[in-house]
Amino acid sequence: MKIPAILSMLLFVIPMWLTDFTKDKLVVFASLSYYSCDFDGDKLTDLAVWDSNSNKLYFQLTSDRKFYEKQFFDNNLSYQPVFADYDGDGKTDFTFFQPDSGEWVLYLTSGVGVPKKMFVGSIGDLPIPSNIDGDKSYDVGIWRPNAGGWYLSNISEAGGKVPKIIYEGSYQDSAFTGDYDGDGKSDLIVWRPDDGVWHIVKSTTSFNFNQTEHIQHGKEWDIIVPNDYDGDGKCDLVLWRKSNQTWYFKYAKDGSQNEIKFGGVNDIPASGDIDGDGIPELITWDPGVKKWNVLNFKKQELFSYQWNVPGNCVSAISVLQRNE
Ligand SMILES: [Ca+2]
Ligand SMILES: [Ca+2]
Ligand SMILES: [Ca+2]
Ligand SMILES: [Ca+2]
Repeated sequence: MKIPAILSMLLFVIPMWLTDFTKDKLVVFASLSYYSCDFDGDKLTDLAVWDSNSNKLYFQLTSDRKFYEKQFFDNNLSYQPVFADYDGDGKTDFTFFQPDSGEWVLYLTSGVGVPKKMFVGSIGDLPIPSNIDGDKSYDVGIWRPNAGGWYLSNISEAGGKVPKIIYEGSYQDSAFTGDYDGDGKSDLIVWRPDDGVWHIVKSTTSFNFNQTEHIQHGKEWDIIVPNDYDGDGKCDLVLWRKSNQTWYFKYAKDGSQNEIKFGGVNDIPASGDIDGDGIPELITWDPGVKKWNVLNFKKQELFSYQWNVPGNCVSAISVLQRNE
């Protein structure tokens, strides 16, 4: 009899689906540290964690080695960090997205302390910095999962910024922008967990969907951690697999691959240049024991830093796409 076997399989499968849909625990699926986190502009990554319960940022600057604690919002709404350099002065701007209203709040380092506010996106949208025109600064933008659409900003012929809509991706994808072809302009990239395929709509094809590049790399439940890990100006396709704590690299320059085992099973992966040689280090944050782990894989050096912060803090890298 085959039926009991099928029934037991169903019983086994159903609870997994339920955990997936209840979204009652933190599931990170995209850790976008590619846009860098350098508040003081010395080209060294400043580590930071965000407490979404209190809307507080805890960070350490590399220029003075001091720790800072900064309260951003007094209301009970929850905000997500979308850190990048939006005014082009080389310093990362404290920027936040309110997911229920689509409000962006930008504390530009070139500004006078008064935040710039705007509404781009609405409920269900994912905030993603992009630079599709290749100037010095990132622009605010969103990816709308249920429409598979990007709502971006571009330079018009007159020189001003104009909205641009490009369709790419489907509902379950992890989406981000990164310069994969190395022309200085963001390419639009989605990674599909079902089959592990990255779909890349490139700036060098004028975002022509018919010339999308498709690359299989990774499998379901991996977390994407894209960055330029060899310093050639091209964003490499990289994933971290929680089950074996292994980083899987696929380099943009020639498609070659590499693997590095690093991090703990409860960690959240990230990347950032800690020593200033232009190559990002592998970084993980353990929210349970509140500890950073850093691997400089070029120098084969390992560091860890314990922080005295509230227990529910998560790494405040540019964008952490997640379900809770
Ligand atoms: Ca810094
Ligand atoms: Ca800035
Ligand atoms: Ca590009
Ligand atoms: Ca480095």
